[in-house]
Amino acid sequence: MIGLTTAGESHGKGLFALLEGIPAGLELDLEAIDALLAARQKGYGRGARQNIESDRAEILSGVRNRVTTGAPIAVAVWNRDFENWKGAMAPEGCDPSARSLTAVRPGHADLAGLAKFGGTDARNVLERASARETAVRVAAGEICRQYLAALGVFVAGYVRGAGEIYDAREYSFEEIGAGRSPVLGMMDKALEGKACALIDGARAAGDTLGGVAELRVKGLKAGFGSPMTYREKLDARLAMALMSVQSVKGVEVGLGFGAASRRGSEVHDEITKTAEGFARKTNRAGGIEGGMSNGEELVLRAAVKPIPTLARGLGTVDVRTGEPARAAAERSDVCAIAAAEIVLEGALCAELAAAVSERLGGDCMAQVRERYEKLR
Ligand code: EPS
Repeated sequence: MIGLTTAGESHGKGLFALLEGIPAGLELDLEAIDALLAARQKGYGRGARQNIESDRAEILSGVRNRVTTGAPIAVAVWNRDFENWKGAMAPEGCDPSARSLTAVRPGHADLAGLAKFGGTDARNVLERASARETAVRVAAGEICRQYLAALGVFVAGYVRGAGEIYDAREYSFEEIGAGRSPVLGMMDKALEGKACALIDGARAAGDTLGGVAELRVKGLKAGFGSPMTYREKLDARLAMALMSVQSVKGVEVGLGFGAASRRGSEVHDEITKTAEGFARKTNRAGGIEGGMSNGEELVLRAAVKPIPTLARGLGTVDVRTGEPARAAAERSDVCAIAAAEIVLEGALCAELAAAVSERLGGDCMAQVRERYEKLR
């Protein structure tokens, strides 16, 4: 069964993923992993840290000559910035007080983390809570995407908007694959221009912006996930995966919150008989009914809050002195929605691959493919 764990700190030596359960015989496109890592670093609204890093995935185990062996796959993404931080971060010995953070940032993990782990320096918890961790999730998620693609299951996504700019148009899976802009990940160039102008304004004001990403899955057959136990429900699992991405505050499947204010006749997808089997006239359910895939495209959206590190610093308290303070303003992105969308795809791929592997099992890809093809 496929399962993913990550480790690593934002300014530590690097980020690490342990990906278990990928069957033997999956030929990996390693260049695609690095291309995605590069794409995650770009996107309008990113901060100065991205000028330091140049992320690449180093596969340490589980792959020989670009083909998976069935063994656990270990992936490393090294932090270049560690050179500048080793005096405060080195596991072998350092001065932790050199980079303490006590003016805790509203919206970040700082204060809740101190309540949980103790002390007055939020450095340890923020280093792990940081969205830097997402680099290695993108790398491992891309391996999972390649596992899914080998079965004919494809994942795509785009940015619906940033701040109050929102693209309400619906796009087909094929349009998304071809039309996602590298600037902010949006589909509509005019709206993207407006969103970028909004980001410029937020930067000038020392403020930050969030956004909405939409994710789609095409080619997934019916019956993945299960209503038999609540933990197995596919929508519940995918929502957990998306909510686990830093700064995500809301997830929708299909109509999502929009379903609550409509009548049943405007929400449920009527069923028809076709030569191949059954079809639905619409896909308001977002491809999941009863916690199972129903054979339609999966449609999910995630709402990403504005980054909690503001250049102008929100009002807070210095936990060491107890005095009012301006929140610490480490270097920060102004808007990371373009990166978040890529990360969300990776998180989705990892969880979906896990759900698929739990149903199909299989030691080698030939066996997994055969089992998938046999499904209705
Ligand atoms: C982050 C703070 C910033 C971001 C970081 C996430 O890091 P730094 O303090 O080093 O400038 O750049 O994101 C990344 C490094 C990344 O690669 O996405 C945070 O506190 O969450």
